[in-house]
Amino acid sequence: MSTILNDEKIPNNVNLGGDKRLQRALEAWQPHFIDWWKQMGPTGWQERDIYLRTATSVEANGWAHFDYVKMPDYRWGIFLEPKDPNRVHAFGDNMGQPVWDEVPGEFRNSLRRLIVTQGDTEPASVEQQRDLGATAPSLYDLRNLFQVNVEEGRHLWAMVYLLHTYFGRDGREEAEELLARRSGDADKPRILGAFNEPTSHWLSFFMFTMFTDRDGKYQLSALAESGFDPLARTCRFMLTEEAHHMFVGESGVQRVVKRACELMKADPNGDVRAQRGIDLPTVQKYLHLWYSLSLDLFGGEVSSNAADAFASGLKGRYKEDRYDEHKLVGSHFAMDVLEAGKVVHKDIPMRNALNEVLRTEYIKDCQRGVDRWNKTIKDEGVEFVITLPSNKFHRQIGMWSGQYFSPTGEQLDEATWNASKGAWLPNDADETYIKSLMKPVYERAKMASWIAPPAKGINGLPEDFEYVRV
Ligand code: BYC
Repeated sequence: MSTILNDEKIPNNVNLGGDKRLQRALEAWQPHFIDWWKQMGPTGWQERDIYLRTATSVEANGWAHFDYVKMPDYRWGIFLEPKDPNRVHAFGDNMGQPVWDEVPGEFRNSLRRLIVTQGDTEPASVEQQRDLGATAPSLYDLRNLFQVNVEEGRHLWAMVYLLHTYFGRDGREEAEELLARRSGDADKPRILGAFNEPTSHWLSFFMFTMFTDRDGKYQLSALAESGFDPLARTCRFMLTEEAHHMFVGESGVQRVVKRACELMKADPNGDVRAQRGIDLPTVQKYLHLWYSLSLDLFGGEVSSNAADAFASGLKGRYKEDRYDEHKLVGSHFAMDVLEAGKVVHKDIPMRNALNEVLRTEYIKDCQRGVDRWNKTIKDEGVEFVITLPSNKFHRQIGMWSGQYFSPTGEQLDEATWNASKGAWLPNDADETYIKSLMKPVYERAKMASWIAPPAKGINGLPEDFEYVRV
């Protein structure tokens, strides 16, 4: 049965109603998307009314329309930031020349690879989070989970729009493959490492939205600089939604931390676990895990792929306009590298160091969030400092993979690593304990024992609002 897709069903600013070729392509893909959503999207909540935000236009008052909606009826729209007809390449070898409205033949494969890699993360995260609705700590959190999920679905639509519109038959095939890979599947895994890791409880979900979604912010910002204008414009609009996802993560961990402090003070022995809370050392371990997995998402420290993507104008830096120099020929980046098994600080040609440049910006942003968590701890009168581990700790991609480093960046032998890793990363007992806390709380305004209430409700609504009609 074919579905008719029009401007009413798919809010958009890409003239879908007037573009028969795009309509036909999306009409063929959309039923597969819905099948995938029903099979791999949130388990058990598809027929419930959820208080969700839907983007209906790119205007300030149009991208945040709130109402109850059943998730399969969500209007996954296609939005690009309005075109600037005077936009030119802002970096790389083509600097100053008009940006491309069509895919340049010589960069077709690299561009498709970037779009597919970006697109693949979106359904992957929905798959990773699909069972969390069974154990939500409150209706507020349950609704936030589904908001994140439907928006990742929309981000998938955004990449599929680009594949269908600009890449012909192979684009259509890639769009199908995006629905065929499965997070964590040994035969058909998702493309990037972190997107195959289980997000099996809410502490991991909050760490994921804090750290992994923040990689999304930096990658999308780098793609928002692209000389392929439709990609740049698409990513700019996606970034408006990404902010909420990181808010869910940062405020989620902040509420866990606050509750840990409260319970610590309430227990005669300061034992948080005795009162069914998540103790701060355990929070630190999950941070170690998700932060290091997310650092891997920036790719190798020294990368010719990154150099080529910059030179050709496909992928820039975070906020390219803040830099003075945009060609990067002859400049260098001072960074740690591994030489003959030892760490040395060295100048690397800038274009080859661009993954590390982006990762460095990301690390600064993560630190700002961790500082806010530490302020909460201090305000509670508790002595504990949460820290980001070294960028070499527990890495599986790039030059530090296969090496052993402590969270403070000390190089270790394998035996020392094996003896210590259970103290640095979540072990089986931690995972079992955290899972034992995960019991659903579906009563209005009630919270699970291990998390403090949010500072305020969604869209100015009170805490006892029925965010999900259970
Ligand atoms: N896992 O030169 P290299 C988001 C591969 S998150 C597995 O070191 P390059 C979101 C790499 O593909 C943002 N493989 O790195 C968040 C290459 O393979 P091939 C997602 C990896 O290419 C939460 C080889 O290693 N967006 O939006 O410069 C929820 C050597 O590559 C990994 C993007 O990533 C890894 N971690 O950079 C929902 C933007 N890292 O080609 C959504 C698009 C590297 O030799 N992607 N490899 O087979 C890119 O810009 C680049 O592909 C990467 C890698 C930054 C990922």
